[in-house]
Amino acid sequence: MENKNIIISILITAMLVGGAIFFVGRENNSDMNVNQGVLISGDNILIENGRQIIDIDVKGGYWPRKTVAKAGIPTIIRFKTSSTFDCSLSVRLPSEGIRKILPQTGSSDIDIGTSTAGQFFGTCGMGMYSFEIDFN
Ligand SMILES: [Cu+2]
Repeated sequence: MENKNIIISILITAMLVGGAIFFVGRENNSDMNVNQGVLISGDNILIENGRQIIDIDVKGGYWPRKTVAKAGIPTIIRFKTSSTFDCSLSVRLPSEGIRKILPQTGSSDIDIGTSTAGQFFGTCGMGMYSFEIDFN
């Protein structure tokens, strides 16, 4: 009985530490990109047949959280999920009046038309996770 309790508390501790490392790792990644002044411009952007495709990874939020993109060209935001089970699956683009439930694994395109200069925001359905695209 005593041993069983010890094993259970070790397992719970391992899960908590693992979860913390997962989240801290993600935080550091996005901070690093911002600190380097790169703002990830282009890393997640593909220009294809005159269209700008912006990749956003969806899992426990939206990554990268900030993208610098080009204004004035037809733009598609491509959301990529991979065993995503959190509320970031419910994505909202308030300025477009778009709300979409993404598949748990897959790729979903949302056409936002020709981008205009300025900041563009997206959030999860509850407004708890967000991302930003700066078009200029
Ligand atoms: Cu949420």
